[in-house]
Amino acid sequence: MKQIFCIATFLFTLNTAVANDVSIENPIIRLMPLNAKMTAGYFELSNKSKNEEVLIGAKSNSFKNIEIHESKKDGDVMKMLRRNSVSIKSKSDVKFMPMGLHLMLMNPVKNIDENQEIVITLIFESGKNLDINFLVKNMNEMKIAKMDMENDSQCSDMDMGGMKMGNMMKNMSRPDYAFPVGVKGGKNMMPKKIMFGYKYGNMDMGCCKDSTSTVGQSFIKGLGFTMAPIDMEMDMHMFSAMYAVNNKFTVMSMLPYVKKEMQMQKISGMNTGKLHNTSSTGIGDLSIAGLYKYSGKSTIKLSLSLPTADDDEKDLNMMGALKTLPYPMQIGSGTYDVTLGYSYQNINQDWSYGAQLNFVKRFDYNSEDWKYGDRREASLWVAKPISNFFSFSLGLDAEHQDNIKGKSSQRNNNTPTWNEYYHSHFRVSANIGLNFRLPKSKSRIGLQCGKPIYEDVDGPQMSPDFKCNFGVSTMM
Ligand SMILES: [Cu+2]
Repeated sequence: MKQIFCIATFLFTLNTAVANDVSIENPIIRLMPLNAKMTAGYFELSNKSKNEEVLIGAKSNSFKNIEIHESKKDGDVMKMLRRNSVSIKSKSDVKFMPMGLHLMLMNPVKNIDENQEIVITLIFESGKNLDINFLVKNMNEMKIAKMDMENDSQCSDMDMGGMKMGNMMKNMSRPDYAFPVGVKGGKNMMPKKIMFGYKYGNMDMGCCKDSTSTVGQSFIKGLGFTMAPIDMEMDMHMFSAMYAVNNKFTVMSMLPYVKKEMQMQKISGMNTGKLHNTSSTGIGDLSIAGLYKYSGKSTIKLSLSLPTADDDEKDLNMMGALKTLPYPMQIGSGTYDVTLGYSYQNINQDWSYGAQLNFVKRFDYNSEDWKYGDRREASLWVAKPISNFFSFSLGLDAEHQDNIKGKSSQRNNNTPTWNEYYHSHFRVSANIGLNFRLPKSKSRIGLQCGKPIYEDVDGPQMSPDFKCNFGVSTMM
């Protein structure tokens, strides 16, 4: 009997600390995503004594810094104010809870796991120090006092620019927080974070389209060409690095490695029917970009593409002579190109949607006296998490590309790919994608594939059969 009593007492003291006249109940720490720099501690404090008690601070070996905060509503925005002390009148209780008083636990010494116990010492003006065992809880799963995460706003200001951090942290751990991998945007990150990414893109194109219809070799021959493209495949390996300078501004750089292969066929004259393959490979144009967080949901991007790649790729022609390859086979634009981008994402409780716009403007002409046309792109998507780690997306892309401006001195009239007026197109593609967030890490994997569903082109020009993107990224 005595033993049972002892166990009962022991269990009781796990959640309740009684020190003379002050008792603490339900001490919990909110579980935060891995590597989060802040979290909050909650408890109920009762002062049973005849004197007022004043809490003046807290300390712990597990956090570099602890402050007493109070969240207050200022209009529509929740603000956190630092409190130097909290007084608890005689025979009264004070609750430290979400959207109210809390211990702001900053810079954890190491990662915190669910159900871990962490000792925090509460310091009182009277000289009393209470060592309290706090339990780390995933508060999303707790239904106490209707702690609605949607409205919760622990840490709403500080360096977060008015963002609802509790909510944001939850969103950041969602698999659909990352854009579908084929979307070219990019978003701001937590300050001082670095992200490395690798993306592989593959596009397979067939021949050919004109206006909204498919055209064959007889059409191309009828225009006087002697060669027709049959198939083109593009592989792109894109390496990227991002660094968040502060909570508003992120810098980014991207360098692609590109491989293009084209199969052509002789369609008239000597050697009719003969196939010929050409290819070009190399480091593409380096781009550097700045991302500016316009609001919690939208980002503006300005990027500059530098002509680091070769714009005069050559390969052997059918006669065995080394010749400059047509426009679509070049690796770089040879021009300084500026892209203005805008992205928007809204994350709801169990789904999300987003949009991304890009305007590509090309300045000047390259050393070969031509430039690719300007380009406008739009992407729309909806995404739904199917677990904590996987999300599924459906999207539409639209691209509007202008014709080539200027003329290469190396051009010929044998093939439509060398004709400057057969490059403009408007194309809408449908995409399907999967995002995966690796458990217990800051890494993500994405896969997205798409296919054109509407095309209106100045042709004959090649058109994609499908395109796929695969990407991995990791944050540190
Ligand atoms: Cu706080």
